[in-house]
Amino acid sequence: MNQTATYHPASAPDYLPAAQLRSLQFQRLRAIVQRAYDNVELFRARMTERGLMPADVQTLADIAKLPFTEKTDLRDTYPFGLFASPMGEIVRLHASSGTTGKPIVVAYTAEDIRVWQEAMVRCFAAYGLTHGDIIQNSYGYGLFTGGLGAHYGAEALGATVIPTSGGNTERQIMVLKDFGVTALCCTPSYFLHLVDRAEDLGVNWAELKLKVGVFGAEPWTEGMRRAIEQASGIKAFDIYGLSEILGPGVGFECHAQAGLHIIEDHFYPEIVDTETGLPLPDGEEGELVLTTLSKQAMPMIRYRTHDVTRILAEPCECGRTIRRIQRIRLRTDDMLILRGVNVFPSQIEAALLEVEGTLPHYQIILTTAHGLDRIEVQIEVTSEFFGDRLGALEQLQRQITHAIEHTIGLSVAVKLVQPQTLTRSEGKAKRVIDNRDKGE
Ligand code: DLL
Repeated sequence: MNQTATYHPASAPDYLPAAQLRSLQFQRLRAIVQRAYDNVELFRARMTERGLMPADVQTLADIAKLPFTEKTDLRDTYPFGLFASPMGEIVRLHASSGTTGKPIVVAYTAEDIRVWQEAMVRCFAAYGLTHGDIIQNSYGYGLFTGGLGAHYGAEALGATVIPTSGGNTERQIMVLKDFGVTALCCTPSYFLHLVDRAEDLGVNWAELKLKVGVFGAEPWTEGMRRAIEQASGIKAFDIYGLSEILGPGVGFECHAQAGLHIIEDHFYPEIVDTETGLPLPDGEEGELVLTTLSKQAMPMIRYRTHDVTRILAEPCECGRTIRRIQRIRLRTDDMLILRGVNVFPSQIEAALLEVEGTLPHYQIILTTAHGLDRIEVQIEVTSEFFGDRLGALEQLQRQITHAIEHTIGLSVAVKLVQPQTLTRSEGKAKRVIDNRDKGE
C-alpha cells in the first residue's frame, strides 16, 4: 500500500485478490439481476423479449447478454417506474437533469446509503484524509447528489464536515481561512473561481491549512490540475460519479494519479462500442457502461453513461486491485456540464418553445467570466415583437429567461433577435457555441 494514503478499514475491498473480487462480483450480479427481474417491469419485459431468464447469467462475461438501460428509460418511467423497493423502504430521493423539462429521479434504501458512505470513505482515504481532517463541502446540497453524498461520506470517515454548499464565495473563503479547513470538495471550475476571488481579497495560500481538493462532477484537464495546484499549492484529486449509479464515489484517483479506480465490487464497468453496443477489450476506448451490483432501491443494469473512457487493467502502483479507467474528457451525447450542472440543449429548447412568440431558432453561447461558465441564449422571436412595443419585448425576454432558468436551475442571459438573424446550418443545427476557457 502507498505510504502517503490513509488506510481505513472500509477500504479493504480495494485490495481484494482478483479471483476473490471476480467471484464477489459474479455473486452480486446474479442477485441484482434477479432483483431487477422480480421488481422492475421494464427490465423483465426486455429480458423476456430476448428470451432471457436471470439464471442465464452463468459467468461474469454473460453480463454482455443483458439489455442496456438508458437515461431515456428513467424519463419514460418518471418518476418512480424503475424502483425495485417499496416506497416504505426508500429513505432518500435525489434528482438530476433529464433531456426535457422533467428531471430523472433516483432512490436509495438505508443499505444503499450505507454503501454510498462506504464508497465515499474509500475515496477520501485514498486522498490521504482521515479523522482530524476538516472538510469543507462546497458541492450543492439538495437534489444534486454532490452535497449530501460527500457530506455523509466525510462524517462516516470521522472527519469534521462543514456543509457550506455552493455559492457565496467570500463566505467560502472566510470559512476556508478561519476554520483551518484541510480539504475542500467542489467542482474544479468553482475552485478556479475561488482562487480568482481569493487573489482579489489578498489571501496568501501558504498561510492556509488546505492541502487537498476533491474535484469532480465535470471534466477537467491535466492543464487545469496544474493551474489549480500552482495557484494554491494544494494537491488536486479527481472524483467521478453519476446520479443514476450512486452520485459521487463511483471512482477516485489514488496518489499515483494514473486514472480513476472504479469501486468495482459495487459498480461493474464495461466499455462498449458506441455504435454497435458490443463490448470492447480492456485498453480500448469506448462508452462506459456501469452495472450497480448491490443497489437495492434502483438497480441499474448495464447503464449507458455516455462517458468516453478506457479500462486500464494493469496493476496500479498503489496496490489496489480494483481496476482503473482513464479520466473522463468526453461524452458521446450533447450533454453540457455548466457550473457543475448537467444541461441538455433539448431542455433549453423545450423551455423556450413553451413561451408564445418564440421561433425554433436559437443558439447557446458559452463563455468564461471570472472563472465561471456564462450562458447566453440567443433566440429569434416573431417580427411583431420588433414593432414599437418595447414593453412587450422586455416582457417576453423576462418570460423566456424565467422559463429557461426554472428548467435548468442556472442563470442565463437571454438575447432576443429578429427572425432570420441566426446562421442556418445545412446539416445538423449547431445549437451550442462553446467558447469557454478549457484551462489547457
Ligand atoms: O456529477 C455526481 C458527482 C458529484 C460526481 C460530485 C463527482 C463529484 P450527475 O450530476 O448525475 O452526478 O452528473 C454525472 O457528470 O456522467 C460525467 O459526464 C460528469 N462527471 C462527473 N464526475 C466527473 C469527473 C455527479 N470527475 C455526469 N470527470 C457524468 C469528468 C465527470 N466528468
